[in-house]
Amino acid sequence: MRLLNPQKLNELQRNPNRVRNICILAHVDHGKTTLADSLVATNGIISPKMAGKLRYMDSRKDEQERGITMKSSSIALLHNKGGEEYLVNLIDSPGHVDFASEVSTAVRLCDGAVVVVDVVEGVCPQTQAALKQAWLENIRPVLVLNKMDRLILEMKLSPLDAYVHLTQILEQVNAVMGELFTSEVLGRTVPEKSQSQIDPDKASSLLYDWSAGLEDADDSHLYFSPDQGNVIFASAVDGWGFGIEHFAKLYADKLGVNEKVLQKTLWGDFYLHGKTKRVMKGAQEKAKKPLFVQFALENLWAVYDTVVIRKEKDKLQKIADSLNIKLTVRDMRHTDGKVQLQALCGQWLPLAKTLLDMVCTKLPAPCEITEEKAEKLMCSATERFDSLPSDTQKLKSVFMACSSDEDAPVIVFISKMFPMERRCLPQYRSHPLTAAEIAERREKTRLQHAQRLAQSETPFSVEGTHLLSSGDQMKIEEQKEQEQNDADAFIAFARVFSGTIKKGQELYVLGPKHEPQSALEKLESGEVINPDLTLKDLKSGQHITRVKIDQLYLLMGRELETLDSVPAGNVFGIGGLEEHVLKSATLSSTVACPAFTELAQVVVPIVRVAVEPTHAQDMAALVRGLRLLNQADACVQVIVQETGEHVLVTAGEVHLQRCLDDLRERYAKVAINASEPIVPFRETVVVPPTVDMVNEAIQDQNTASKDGDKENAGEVITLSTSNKHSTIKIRAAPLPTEVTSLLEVHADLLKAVDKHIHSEAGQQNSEMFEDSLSESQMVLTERTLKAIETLKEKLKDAFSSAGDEWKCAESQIWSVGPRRCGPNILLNRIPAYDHPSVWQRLRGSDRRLEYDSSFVNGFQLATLAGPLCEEPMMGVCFIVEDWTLAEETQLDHPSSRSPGSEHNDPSAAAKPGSIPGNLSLSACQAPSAILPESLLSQPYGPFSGQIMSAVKEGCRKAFQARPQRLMAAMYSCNIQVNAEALGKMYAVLGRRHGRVLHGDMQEGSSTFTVTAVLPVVESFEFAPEIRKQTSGLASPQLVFSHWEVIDIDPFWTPHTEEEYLHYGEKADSGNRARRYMDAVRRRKGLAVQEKLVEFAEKQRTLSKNK
Ligand SMILES: Nc1nc2c(ncn2[C@@H]2O[C@H](COP(=O)(O)OP(=O)(O)OP(=O)(O)O)[C@@H](O)[C@H]2O)c(=O)[nH]1
Ligand SMILES: [Mg+2]
Repeated sequence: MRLLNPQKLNELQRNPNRVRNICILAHVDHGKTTLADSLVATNGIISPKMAGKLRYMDSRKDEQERGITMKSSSIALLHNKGGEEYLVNLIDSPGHVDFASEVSTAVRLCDGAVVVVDVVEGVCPQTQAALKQAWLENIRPVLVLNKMDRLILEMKLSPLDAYVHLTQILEQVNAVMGELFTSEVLGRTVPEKSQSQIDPDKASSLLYDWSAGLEDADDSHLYFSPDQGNVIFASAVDGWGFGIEHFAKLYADKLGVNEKVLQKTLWGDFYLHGKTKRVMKGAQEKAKKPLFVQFALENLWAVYDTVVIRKEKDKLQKIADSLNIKLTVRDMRHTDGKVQLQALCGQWLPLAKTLLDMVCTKLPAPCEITEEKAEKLMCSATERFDSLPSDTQKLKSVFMACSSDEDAPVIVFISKMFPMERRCLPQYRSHPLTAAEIAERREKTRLQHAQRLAQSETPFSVEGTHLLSSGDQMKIEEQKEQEQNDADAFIAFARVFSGTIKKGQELYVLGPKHEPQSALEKLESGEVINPDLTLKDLKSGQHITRVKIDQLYLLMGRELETLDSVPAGNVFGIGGLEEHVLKSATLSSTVACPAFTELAQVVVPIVRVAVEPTHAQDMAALVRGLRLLNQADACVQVIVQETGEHVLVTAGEVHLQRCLDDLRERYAKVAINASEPIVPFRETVVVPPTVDMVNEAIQDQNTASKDGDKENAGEVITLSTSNKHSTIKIRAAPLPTEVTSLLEVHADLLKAVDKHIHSEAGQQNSEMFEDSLSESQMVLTERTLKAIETLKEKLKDAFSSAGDEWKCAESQIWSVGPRRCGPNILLNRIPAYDHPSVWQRLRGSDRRLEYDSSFVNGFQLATLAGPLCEEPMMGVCFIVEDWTLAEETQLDHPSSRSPGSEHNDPSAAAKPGSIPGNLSLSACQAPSAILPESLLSQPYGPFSGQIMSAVKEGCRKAFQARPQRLMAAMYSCNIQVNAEALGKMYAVLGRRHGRVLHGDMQEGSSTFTVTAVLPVVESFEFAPEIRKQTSGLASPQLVFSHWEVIDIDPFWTPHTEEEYLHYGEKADSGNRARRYMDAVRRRKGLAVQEKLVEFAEKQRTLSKNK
């Protein structure tokens, strides 16, 4: 029977001290869902016998089939801890890296996390990621060391070896926690709050905590240790689990030792002195059994040995009696030892009770939200909390109060929208009809019947059409209703942080980009938010709609229950927000409430496919389906390209498969063709290689030209604008790798710099610069400003260590691109052009400054699509050697141009396709104050546009003048593989151009953990192939890691004799880079140099000879 009834629920929800919002986090397959089963079984939702087999939280069909969780879902559970009742909102999350964004959505709504670690596999990449996410969101974790049974049955360790193994695993987990803590402490060299809230004494005590280290009592929340009561040893599949307090309690009486002493010594290097019966230190040194081995593990091993391995039934009864456990006759008779074991251990060491007790004591209640967390939720890390409007700052206390009073402002965060079949919603579920409903139905049927009769009497009408009787109409209506019931409803996955949300209440829906400052100003100026507006009516700059709350739900795993109101501190669902929320949003009764900070995105969506309906008439359904999919999945991106192609961007292969299945079966319900996965590349230039493809040193003409070109700097390209008024000299060079990676890592910072320093307002009006600079310093946190300084320092170091050529380069950075935050640099080496670097604002009276933004835009366009295959550039530096403007530029003098010049102008002819686009772009950006009207009507278009296309063309040519290379996205891949399968795994990796970085043997087992890198483009079907090759012994996890240069010239043809010998005349076998490049070009409809028919005569001769 279900324990949770509406009345009790209501009572518990109102008392935030008795609520716990927790999620289960772990690496894939470490047993989260199995563990959740045990907890769900305690509430009578599933039978305890089925716990661990059912995987109740995996409600999707494909989740059950593939055995992995793909979404996070919540269930409300009741727990009675020593007479006190608690409401536990438990969220099960996926462990597969492709669904990492689902973990972010879960973690945001929780106060605590249960981190599960498989004791055989140990800490895996996703365990680290989970711990990091918990850390970043300031939620407290507890640890479950799961799959203990594998130590006994699979690895066949002795209790002592198992103990040593467990200590190592625990050390691994604590090492991750320590690392997180250190990086945080180091990152906080200037404690942010020290200026505003915390006095210096307190700040130093923060650091003191750290130096105090492990022994300090305050660190208890940081490290996991069984004696602190935050670690449980468990086997989720067998349904048992214990913390050391269980055995401490048990043996305190038996041994006559104080329970508290036992609690402290049961884990660690302590043993029991045989004669004195006293607990002593130094078990290892004296070769004694640690207490944990003697009292906990040996007992457990004995039970497994008797029940599962030797199957001694008579002894089973004895054990049960000694433990005071009653086994049913059915269990006793069962032939499967595992069933008996589960029955026995389930009562002896009940997993769910132990875990929920720990959750209720060790994890914080919603009302214990810390000041730090509240600030983090309200304000992004790069901005200062005190830069928020004062009304908004006041809300911090509201967060911390977690009050559900009538007058408390309502603040609700929606972390995702998830689909639910409409007919599964409680309001559509069948329920016993009331008398009134029965009467109504009877009346309806009677009417229908009467109409049908009347119809059959009317003579046949020629028109026929108006004969569509009301009976038919009813049928149509019914059909419509049916269709609607089949369609999915979207439920918002939400948590109330303050106030009480009620049915019928009107609230503001604040989009993720909402800013309280501007919204408050708008409201003050008398603007009202039209309650009829929905998401699609919003114009740019508008982020607020209003909604009347219609449906509130209690989330119960696969089911929902309706609620009338939800008080602060609870996780719940909201229906009917499809039109108002895309993926996440904040609901509030006041617009002063800021949009919650963005969820941390841990995976980079990298795999894209183009989709189209199999039958063209289904296009509308596909578009609708894509919209729904986009709403339902936090990680997926749907892009409509200029070509009209619909592109899906997903995190990985498994995620892609799920998205396509969903689209076909759920959202679009039409047949779809998906293209081959599209993998992005980057384009770059390199220093001229010194060896050729067969590793012979390159001599002759190359080296000669290198000597001539003294800096080895690539050709300087000189280009003029179409009207010859401006000339640009530019060359390309590969950036030092360190600089590229600095730019890549700090993309967010560069974006912030761009946003606040080069804001559009600033560019339009040079007088405003000074003011807004100080303003931006107000907005950016100390920490961000400091980070900018550090980045500058680091860039300086990186440049200076890269050689004389890069001297002072950091102060010459004109712009970074593409999108003003990318890994390419535009360097200003123009003599006497005093342009401040990217870190400062434009200032000065140089005429060229007026066209500065066009110049930069040209560079942005060039870096966005390189000449190899129109993919973005990476690690390229464009050095502008000179830029001149002719005097007459400002004169409105069309006659000063020679009429025929367009024909012999190289830049106008070079890329005709791209110019119109540029012009339209520049037309809106051109500083119209400087450009006389008539210039716009000149044959070459606005001057700023000409500069832009000249720069773009110049960059492309300079790029082409260097040795060009493609860069491939690389996955880092972590494979756990058995020793026997190691060779086969290497073969698979080798075939796919992967590289093994290192392989470690796991202690005490024959499993290797191999870390390798693998090009994303070669990764498709990798997981299934490796599983097949190694008979399922290896299971890889692929995560995007970095970009790597493919060291083959895509345009390479054999030159030397050795090369001919090695690669043949055509050399079409070896050139991987060319293959990739041509594939991309073909996909994009660009020209591909390829001969389809070679030696046609020969073919003819062949056939003649036959
Ligand atoms: N031997 C053993 N197997 C277990 C235990 N717990 C779970 N398993 C098995 O491990 C496999 C994965 O379990 P799940 O609960 O689906 O793992 P999960 O962590 O939810 O996986 P994802 O949700 O896909 O990340 C299943 O086959 C379980 O039967 C355990 O304590 N002992
Ligand atoms: Mg799972």
